[in-house]
Amino acid sequence: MKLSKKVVLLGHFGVGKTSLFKRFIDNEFSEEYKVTLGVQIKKKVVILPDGRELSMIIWDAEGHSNSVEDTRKSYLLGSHAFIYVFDLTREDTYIHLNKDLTYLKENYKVPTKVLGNKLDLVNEKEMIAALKSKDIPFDCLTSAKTNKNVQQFFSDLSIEITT
Ligand SMILES: Nc1nc2c(ncn2[C@@H]2O[C@H](COP(=O)(O)OP(=O)(O)OP(=O)(O)O)[C@@H](O)[C@H]2O)c(=O)[nH]1
Ligand SMILES: [Mg+2]
Repeated sequence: MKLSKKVVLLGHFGVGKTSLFKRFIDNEFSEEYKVTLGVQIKKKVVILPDGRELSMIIWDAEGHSNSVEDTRKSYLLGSHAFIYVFDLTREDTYIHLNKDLTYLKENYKVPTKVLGNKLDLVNEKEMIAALKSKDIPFDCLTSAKTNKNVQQFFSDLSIEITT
């Protein structure tokens, strides 16, 4: 039986959703910012540790400017996991994170993984301390630019959604 899972990248404008998508799927990165309008969808086949093949169908959604509630419902429906991306250099992209996470949890019964992106632009230790002091939860800190933690994150996620 073919294993297939839908995963949606969510978050504010410009946090790096498309960059993470491109880094994971094609191992490419561009400094140029091209706003996503609507959604782009691509498939990546991942080999799980037990040898099974997983087709990850990744939806790279357009960013929101205020609340994740503004994201089109049709993007979120039928998803097996959400990846909520925020920008470590822009507090406005994570200040309402807990509210957004509560909204997703109450309306969709799937896990949400939280990624703080653009790790290459901040001091990791100081950033972790700052996020903790502001009560901002996160699962992973990444850099789409340097590829730090990106492959590992998707690999862990693929295991989590198939076990
Ligand atoms: N330094 C650095 N820049 C990054 C990183 N990830 C993305 N960027 C830059 O941030 C800008 C926005 O990246 P996108 O991937 O287009 O952001 P997005 O979340 O898809 O934006 P929307 O589609 O508008 O919602 C681009 O100029 C990227 O080059 C990163 O890890 N480090
Ligand atoms: Mg985008």
